[in-house]
Amino acid sequence: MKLTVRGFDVFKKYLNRAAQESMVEDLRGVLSEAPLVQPVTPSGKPMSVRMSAAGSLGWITDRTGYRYADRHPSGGSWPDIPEDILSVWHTVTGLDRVPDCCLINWYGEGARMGLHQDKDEGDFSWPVVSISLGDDALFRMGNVTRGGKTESIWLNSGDVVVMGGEARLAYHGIDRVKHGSSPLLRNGGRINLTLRVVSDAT
Ligand code: MD6
Ligand code: FE
Repeated sequence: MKLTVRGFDVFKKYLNRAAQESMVEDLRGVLSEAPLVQPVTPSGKPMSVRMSAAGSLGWITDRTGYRYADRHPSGGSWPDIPEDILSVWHTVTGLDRVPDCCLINWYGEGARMGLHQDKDEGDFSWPVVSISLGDDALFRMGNVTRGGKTESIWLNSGDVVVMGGEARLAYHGIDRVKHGSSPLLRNGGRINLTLRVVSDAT
């Protein structure tokens, strides 16, 4: 089922349980090579999510700023983006272009993500695709400028969101996660994957 909320295309239950499980298995492999880290914003505040990435570039933040980087903070290169994840990107966007980055955000109990824009990429005509796995999360969508009305929906495990067109630069965030609401991840929690084209160069 697809719905559109404020320009965000939301594909409810896009992945069935078996597809979710095999994606989580693939992600365990990725995370064994590129472990989750707790990022620190340039202001010195630790973020509540833990982060890693796959692909040619990962998004990182530390005291010196935030940026796309071709290596994990520990120095290793990022693992390849698993095929089943790439296949979601190609199917929902209809694009041949492969994304440069699959950002992996892990939400434990109490983690959230403040309202933000995704604007560190070179070309905003490419969409951003997000995949939710595990616990339910309250996703808030706003406007291309800060403030104004917002609208929230619950994202459940297996849901896919495409942020393109006018919504590409809209503010959005995760207000809260219902800890333990999904049995997918052994110890609870939520994984969100965002797939992005970072630069137009090939
Ligand atoms: C999340 N998602 O769902 C946070 N960004 O945990 C995002 O920040 C996001 O869902 C760009 C496009 C879609 C998203
Ligand atoms: Fe985002």
